[in-house]
Amino acid sequence: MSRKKAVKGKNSSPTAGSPTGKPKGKTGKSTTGTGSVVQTNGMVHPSRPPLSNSSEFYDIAFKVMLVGDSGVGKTCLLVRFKDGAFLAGSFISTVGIDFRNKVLNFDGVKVKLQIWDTAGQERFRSVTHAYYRDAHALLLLYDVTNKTSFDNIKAWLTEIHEYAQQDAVLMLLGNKADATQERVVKREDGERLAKEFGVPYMETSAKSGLNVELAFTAVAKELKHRSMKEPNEPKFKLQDYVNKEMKSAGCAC
Ligand SMILES: Nc1nc2c(ncn2[C@@H]2O[C@H](COP(=O)(O)OP(=O)(O)OP(=O)(O)O)[C@@H](O)[C@H]2O)c(=O)[nH]1
Ligand SMILES: [Mg+2]
Repeated sequence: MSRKKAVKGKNSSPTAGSPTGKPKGKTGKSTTGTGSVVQTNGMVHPSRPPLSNSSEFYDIAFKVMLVGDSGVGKTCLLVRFKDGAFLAGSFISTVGIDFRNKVLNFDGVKVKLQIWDTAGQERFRSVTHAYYRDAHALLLLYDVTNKTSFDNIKAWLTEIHEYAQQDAVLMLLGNKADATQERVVKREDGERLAKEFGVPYMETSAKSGLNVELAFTAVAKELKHRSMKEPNEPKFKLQDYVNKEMKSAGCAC
């Protein structure tokens, strides 16, 4: 299935957001792969780079958004995925919104993910709302050591349903699974909530790296499948894929 979306904003290119509208092997001139926010008069105005704005070769491109309460580990999850490192030490809360690019290769098809790391703090909510419509996928995080972040998931889902595209891929992640001593949200509770809302789910750890690659890979595969699927090809089942991959990795999580 081809997903065509108009990406709004003055920096958008005509092909941005349209995976199939992108010439194969195109390479752009600009960015380092790290986005930034511009602050004027105390207001945060994030730059909105087009999907095609990249120095890397790719075939199709998608926007993925990380959302969830402040402190759940969105930035750490992205840094772990992009750089394979964990941001230990003092917690630096994201201001406004930021992005990083990563290109994955599935059977010779280069899939570029432009991953938007949003600020979980309430005061930036109106800024992040503007980005939901462009997102092809959303990773919604809570922190297994923070009950409030789990309780807020329903409110986040309401927000997603209000602002995001109806067919956007959505996955719920219970992060900080490494913190066994501090855990207050059981895995079964996460599973139950995900089931209630019909959303794929798994636990992750930006610290240990548990399932981080898998979370992004699963979403990228789903998006690629939708965009390149042959008419008779069966649907990609994200939760089944994730379960299978976790099983084959011998994951007891
Ligand atoms: N134990 C553990 N700590 C983590 C993990 N992920 C993040 N943290 C810690 O949690 C704190 C918050 O992480 P961030 O990634 O900055 O949180 P965030 O969701 O981006 O927060 P905002 O930018 O305010 O929305 C930091 O002190 C991290 O070191 C994890 O998987 N395990
Ligand atoms: Mg952050």
